[in-house]
Amino acid sequence: MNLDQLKDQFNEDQILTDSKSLETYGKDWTKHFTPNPSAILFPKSTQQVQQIVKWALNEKVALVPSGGRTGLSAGAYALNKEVIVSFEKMNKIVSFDDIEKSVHCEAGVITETLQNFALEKNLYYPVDFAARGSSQIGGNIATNAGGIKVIRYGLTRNWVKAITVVTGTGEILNLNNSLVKNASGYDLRHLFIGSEGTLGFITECEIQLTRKPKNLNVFLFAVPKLESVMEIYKSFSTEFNLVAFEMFTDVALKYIRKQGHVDSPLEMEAPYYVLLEIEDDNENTLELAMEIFESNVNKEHILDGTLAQNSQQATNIWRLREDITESTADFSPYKNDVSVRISKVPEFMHQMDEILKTDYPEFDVVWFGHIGDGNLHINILKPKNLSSEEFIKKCHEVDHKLFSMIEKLGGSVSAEHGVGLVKKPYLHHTRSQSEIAYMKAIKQIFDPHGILNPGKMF
Ligand code: 2HG
Ligand code: ZN
Repeated sequence: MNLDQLKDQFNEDQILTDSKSLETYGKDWTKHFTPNPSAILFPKSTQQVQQIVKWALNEKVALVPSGGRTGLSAGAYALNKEVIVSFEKMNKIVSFDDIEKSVHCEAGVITETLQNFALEKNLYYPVDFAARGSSQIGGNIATNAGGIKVIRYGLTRNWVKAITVVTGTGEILNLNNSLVKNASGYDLRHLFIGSEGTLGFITECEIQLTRKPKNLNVFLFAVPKLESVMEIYKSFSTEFNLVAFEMFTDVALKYIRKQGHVDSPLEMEAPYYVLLEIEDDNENTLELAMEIFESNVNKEHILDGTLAQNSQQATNIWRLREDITESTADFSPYKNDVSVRISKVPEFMHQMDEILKTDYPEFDVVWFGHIGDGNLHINILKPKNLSSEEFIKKCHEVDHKLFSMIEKLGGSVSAEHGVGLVKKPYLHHTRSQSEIAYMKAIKQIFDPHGILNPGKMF
């Protein structure tokens, strides 16, 4: 591989090959893999990304895209001497359209920067998750990121008006020109959204913003049993467009407490907790919410509950849910991120509870998730006395059971974290053989030489 050819067009600070950088940029938040890239390139424009792809074609080198590296499916790992393309230096908000209320961004804009930009314009970018301070919009689009407000605002896909991509042949495609109505054939934009860098690298995008929600009410409930979680969901979602409906268990709370940043404001302990967020958009909102709360208390679906009285209390309640990933990170968690259609959630939670109890009796299992989206996160924590190999082996054994159950329920082996390397062996539980064959054929069209994020997804 000859990097010299790039040295004419790229400054010194746009090419790194030192071992510390290779270690940092060669991976994402996923554990259990060893990064092994050969260089990191930092393009500053779409044209430079194009130059890199053309160079890679010439050199027969594979490329791995790198955003905020907060992914949890190893989609941004370089294992085999690939060259990393980092979007860190493409971090400008290029323009704002105040008629359409949309923003033109380079791919490396941090999600939280975009959220704050929207707030400055008295608007809102509603895709939100705990990694907001590091993740980049390009990576969010490449993985169709979800998060905590999907129940109300949908996934990243819903907010992408246009994208610019560089394909595996080094072609630049401008997809959809920010049109609302465009019935002129296949919408290729949506093919690239969620394609995990396997079809092309997203370099720029136009993102739709929306109205800022009025005051958000954040409730926390202590819940005695799984059935009650769904009963609470049913009762509140009948009356409100919920902004969030999240669940976590007492085990998750145990790790949050160990971390020591926040504690539950509730007096009672319970096996399950529900975090509910609703917008205070009319004068009866709170009264109605309290009525539904009381009725759930009377039916013993809620043992204890609280409503945040100010933004600090709301933040603290949210931290009980959002800090789970961070508070368990030191225990080498083995992660699953599965989904079923919402009506199947009760059956799904029960079957999962059974599997977890019978197959992981000796492990601490932290499960939580976006119940309102049918999405559960399962984190198995590695006991200190078990080797990594034994631990992973055991987790893989249970995976087969879990994924067979998911397949029977018509669910997905990855709700929102993506396939990457981690879910690749299990894709067939969610996608039929012919679907996978069509996906491979599409990859062949946009990346005929297989240089874009090879080995990911399938
Ligand atoms: C969340 O919902 C993220 O907090 C991370 O998707 C989930 O760590 C996880 O398993
Ligand atoms: Zn999540």
